[in-house]
Amino acid sequence: MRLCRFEASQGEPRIGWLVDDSSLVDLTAAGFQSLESLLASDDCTERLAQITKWPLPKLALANVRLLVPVDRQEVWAAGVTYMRSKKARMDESEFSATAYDRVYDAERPELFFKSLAEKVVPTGEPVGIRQDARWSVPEPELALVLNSRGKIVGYTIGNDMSSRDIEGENLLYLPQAKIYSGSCALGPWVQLGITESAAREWKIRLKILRQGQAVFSGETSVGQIKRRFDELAQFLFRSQSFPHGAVLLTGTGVVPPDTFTLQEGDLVEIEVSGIGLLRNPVMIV
Ligand code: DO4
Ligand code: MG
Repeated sequence: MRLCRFEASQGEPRIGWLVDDSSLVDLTAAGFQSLESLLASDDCTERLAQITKWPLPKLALANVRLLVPVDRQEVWAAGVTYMRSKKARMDESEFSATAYDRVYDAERPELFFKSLAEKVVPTGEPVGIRQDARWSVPEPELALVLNSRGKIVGYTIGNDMSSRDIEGENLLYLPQAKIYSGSCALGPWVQLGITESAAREWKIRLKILRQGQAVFSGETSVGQIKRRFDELAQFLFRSQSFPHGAVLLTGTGVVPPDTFTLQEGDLVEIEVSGIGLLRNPVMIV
C-alpha cells in the first residue's frame, strides 16, 4: 500500500492512496488532513483497507503534483551503516578515519539531524550542491518512516546530498556538509505494510545523468546494512520524543568514484526496487 501527499491545481496539500501505477484515491475527501495522523495508528493498514471501500474521488497521477511525503516530521540520518560508506569515508579523510572505523563497530550508531520537513525537496524539484563545495555527491538511502511511538510504519526513498570535501576537511564540519538548501530529497511516496526482512531484499540503484547520458550508475542491496532497523529507530527515540513522528535515512552503500562530482544540470535518479523512483535535477545553491 502506497501513500503520498499531493497537490491538484494549486490547492492545499492532500493525502493520496495509490491504487495502481497511474491513479490515486483522494483520502483527504475521507477526512484525512495529514500523513502524520494516518500513520499515527499502529493498525493504519487495516484502517485504510476499510476506508478504501468507500466511494472516494479518483485522480490520474499524471494530473497531480507529488509533494514530499512528510508533513511536520523531522528528518534524521544514520551514517556509516554500510562497509562501502566506512571505506569511502576513511579514504576521504586521514584526519577522521579512526572515527568512522570506530563508529561502524560501536554499539551506538552515528545519527545526525538532516532536515526540517518544510525544507525537504520532493521528487521532480532541484536538489542542491553548495557553491563553496568542490566535491558533491548524492547519497541514495532507504528511509524509515516512524510514527510518534517510534514504530516503523513505512518506507520511502531519501537522498542525503553531501559535500565530501567539507566533511573530509574536518568532521566538525559535518553539519555544513550535510545541511544546506536542497540537501535532502524524499519521495515519491511511503510504502506501507512491509516487514524488515522483506525490505532487506530490496535493491537501491543510483543513476546520474549529464545531458541525457549516464555518467555514473551503481547499486547495492538493503540487506548490506549492518544494523537492524529497530536498533536505529530505538537509538533515535532514546531520550528524545518526536510528537509528529520522524523519518530516518539508513545510510548509503553506493559511492561514486573519488574523481566524480555533481554539476548543475545533472539529473539524480534513485530507485528502490520495492518503492519506486526519486528523481531530482541538481542546482548550485
Ligand atoms: O559520517 C558521515 C556521514 C555518513 C553518511 O551519511 C552515510 O554513511 O550515509
Ligand atoms: Mg548518508
